[in-house]
Amino acid sequence: MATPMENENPNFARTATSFRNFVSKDPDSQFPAESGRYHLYISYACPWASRCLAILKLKGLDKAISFSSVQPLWRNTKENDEHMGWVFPDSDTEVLGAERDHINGAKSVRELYDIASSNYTGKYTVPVLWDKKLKTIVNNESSEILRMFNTEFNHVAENPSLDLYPPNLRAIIDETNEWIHDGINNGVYKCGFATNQETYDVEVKRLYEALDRCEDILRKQRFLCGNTLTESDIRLFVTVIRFDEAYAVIFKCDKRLVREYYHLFNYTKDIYQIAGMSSTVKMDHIKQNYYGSFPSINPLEIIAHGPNIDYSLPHDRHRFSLESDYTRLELFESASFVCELKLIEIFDSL
Ligand SMILES: N[C@@H](CCC(=O)N[C@@H](CS)C(=O)NCC(=O)O)C(=O)O
Repeated sequence: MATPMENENPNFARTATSFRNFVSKDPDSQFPAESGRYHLYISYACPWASRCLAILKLKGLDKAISFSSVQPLWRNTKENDEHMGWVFPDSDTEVLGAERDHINGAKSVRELYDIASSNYTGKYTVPVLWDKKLKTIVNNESSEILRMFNTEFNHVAENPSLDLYPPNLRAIIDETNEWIHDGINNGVYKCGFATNQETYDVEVKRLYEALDRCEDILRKQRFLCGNTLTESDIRLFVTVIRFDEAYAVIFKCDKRLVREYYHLFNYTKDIYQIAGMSSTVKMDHIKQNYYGSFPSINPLEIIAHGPNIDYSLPHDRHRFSLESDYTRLELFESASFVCELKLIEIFDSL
């Protein structure tokens, strides 16, 4: 069961994830990658769950793996019990984007864990990858769900050739994931839940060193590990897309906003505009959850108004050469951007 994880900040310790089985393309495995068999439970508010949904969308697995979101506000998960957590709405129309649990009829994510294990004592987290056939949780660790979606379902994926963890980039992806996780993905939480000034100061410093490092990398190349989109980009994206709208205020990450980083901001728009990605971002769920579910840091649950950034506005990232099998349209756009730059150079020299 869940054990405390090593963490330098004792005020914010994550717990290890408990269900760690793997779906495999091997048809004889315990959890074979069959179309229609698995369901991904998410919250649109949660970055860890959203990164799984993002890979599901990018790989074109919508028809093979069903998914649904809980409602954004934490509620009591059981009568006469203090525990607050993810719950499903009572109807499909009550909360836009959230659905009743059509698979198990559960009222809360906690109930799913109870169905899967009678002696579970850990947290009731999303994402949950559910096996409809064996009626159990396969895995609740997003970093592993990402990998399964990337490689194991290719025979039923609409975009099987997309590899977000290609063998030639694995070393750099692993290294990048590590500092992005510590400094940024988890870093914002460590700032937000710091309970004294010293801890907060240390965590903010670490966060901004990592963001500055991203800006330096993205000045020179389109994505974190080169000019190919990888898993590391999706892992960074889910945090930077929430940054200005939620973390800057609720977690006191206001030293510099993402939209004040020229390259990082353009990069965020670039990724948001990849087909399928914008559907994984529901800012109303994000804001309601972060401002409304953590009474220790926002007891009055008032939701900050701004800044309502439009991530669909143009960006400048097409100027980088593309190594990946991106669409012809993108190649064309990138070529026309280079032409524009050449024309500007010519006019400037006249
Ligand atoms: N290790 C997990 C962490 C997931 C996680 O922390 N999810 C949060 C939401 S953002 C959650 O469900 N928390 C519920 C709780 O703490 O009770 C993963 O990456 O999959």
